[in-house]
Amino acid sequence: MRFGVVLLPVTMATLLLRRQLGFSLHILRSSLSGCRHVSKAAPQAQMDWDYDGPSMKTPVPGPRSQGLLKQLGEIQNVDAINFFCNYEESRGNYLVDVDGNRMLDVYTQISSIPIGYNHPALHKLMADPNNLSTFVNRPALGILPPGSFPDKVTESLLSVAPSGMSRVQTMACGSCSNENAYKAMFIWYRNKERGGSNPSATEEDLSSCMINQSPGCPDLSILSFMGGFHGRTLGCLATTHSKAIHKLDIPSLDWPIAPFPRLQYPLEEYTRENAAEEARCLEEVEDLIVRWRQKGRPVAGIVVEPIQAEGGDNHASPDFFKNLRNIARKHGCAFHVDEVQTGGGCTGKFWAHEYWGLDDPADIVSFSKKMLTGGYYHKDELQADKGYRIFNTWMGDPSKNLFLIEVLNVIRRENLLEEVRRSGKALLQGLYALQEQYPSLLSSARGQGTFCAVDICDDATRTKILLKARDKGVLLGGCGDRSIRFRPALIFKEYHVALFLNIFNDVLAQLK
Ligand code: PSZ
Repeated sequence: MRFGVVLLPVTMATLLLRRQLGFSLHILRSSLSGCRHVSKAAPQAQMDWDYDGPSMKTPVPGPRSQGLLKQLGEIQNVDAINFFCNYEESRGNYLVDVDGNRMLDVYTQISSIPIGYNHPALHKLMADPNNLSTFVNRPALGILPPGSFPDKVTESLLSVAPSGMSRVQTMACGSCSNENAYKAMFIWYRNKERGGSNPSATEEDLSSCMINQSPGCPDLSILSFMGGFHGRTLGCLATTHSKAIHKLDIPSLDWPIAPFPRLQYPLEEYTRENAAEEARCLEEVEDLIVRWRQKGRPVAGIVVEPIQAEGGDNHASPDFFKNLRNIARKHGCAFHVDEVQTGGGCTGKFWAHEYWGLDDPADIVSFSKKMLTGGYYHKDELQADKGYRIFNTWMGDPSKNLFLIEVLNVIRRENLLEEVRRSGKALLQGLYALQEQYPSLLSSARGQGTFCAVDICDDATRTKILLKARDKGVLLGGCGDRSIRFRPALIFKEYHVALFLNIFNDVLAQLK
């Protein structure tokens, strides 16, 4: 099976642009042979700064990477490092390593590169002298923000605010965003309990909190889901249940953990079975909320990913989330949707929760990764009642907001959400075809937009596939016990899908 690729020649204007930016690019002139599935080329002006395909010179990690591993190993633990990168030479969908290997990146720094490497629009932003001071001077945003900050937040984050939310708190990373979102939910809950919009804490509250005791440090909880991932800081880790290695040896909190639906794929073929599974999980959620209240540790908030990512790309239906949202409302719990991995367009909508079709989808939506800055949107009532209650030194980074404005411009100008839906459809169709061809290796292909995954027969085979794909110049990631996930940038076009599927097919053929 071949998945064909067709590209167009380069225009003069884009050649000029390349020269200005000093790019040395390889131009694709030929197409792969034996077309079974032919993709339409992207408008050339959008993508000709991309490379034409993978190019492998050494095994990975190559000799230079190995030397650097040894050097850094003297300073830090390097067990998780795959190889060292040459970010100067990386372009578009291709990551180049220090040994000159050029790989099609279908994993994008754990799903965090929105519009590819070295996008010309971002270089242009960096080159503008008006932006220099924003890059050079990193402020303590919570106390001394730049004058341009309100405008820049409005132009960037607020322009894509989820339905019903006009407030946003910036933060640094995903964990930091969730950690502070949890605090906002607890503060909101306690103020609700005290009554009134400006309730004051008692002397006893103030003294007991200093020694980690109630009532100042109340026995409240956050309900999370088995298989969920919300970060590795202490509070977030109590709600993370994807892998034991993340949690081992770290003290945690006795908070309720509900089962997340384990659905059968393709979803359309198992609607009855999947609905029963979702109903079972929702019943358990309600039961846990009641039990934890009886235990004297009420659930202040529920946190959930629209698609459980680290936990294995586990999907649930819009109905599941609608019901979950209603359960939260019924029991007075805040509803926190963690879009750190799903947000920013990769599912084919800007936010994955848009697929639920709700006007009031959440009380809090956290983000990071493709949004470049971390943070969370929230309902008005989830705003902490005093300054310094939700606070840290940086509270984000204004330069990331500048980049985000440009990323959003590119997404709009190049219609990237539509492109993601198109590429995602081609990717999922291709995965369906491959799973039919290799039923002993692949199963349960699933996805929304290009946020796709497929199960592999076992973990050892998954590792083999990931390594063989890398040897052939394709970077992929694992998730869950035995899944491979696809997390390309938003500029991953249909012809990249075809290129990828052909290489993936070759890898699978070698294993069959
Ligand atoms: O192994 C790790 O620590 C990984 S691998 C992928 C992630 C973390 N994702 C981060 C993440 C996420 O996917 C969701 C849904 N919520 C929160 C986080 C935490 O974000 P960071 O890593 O920025 O703290």
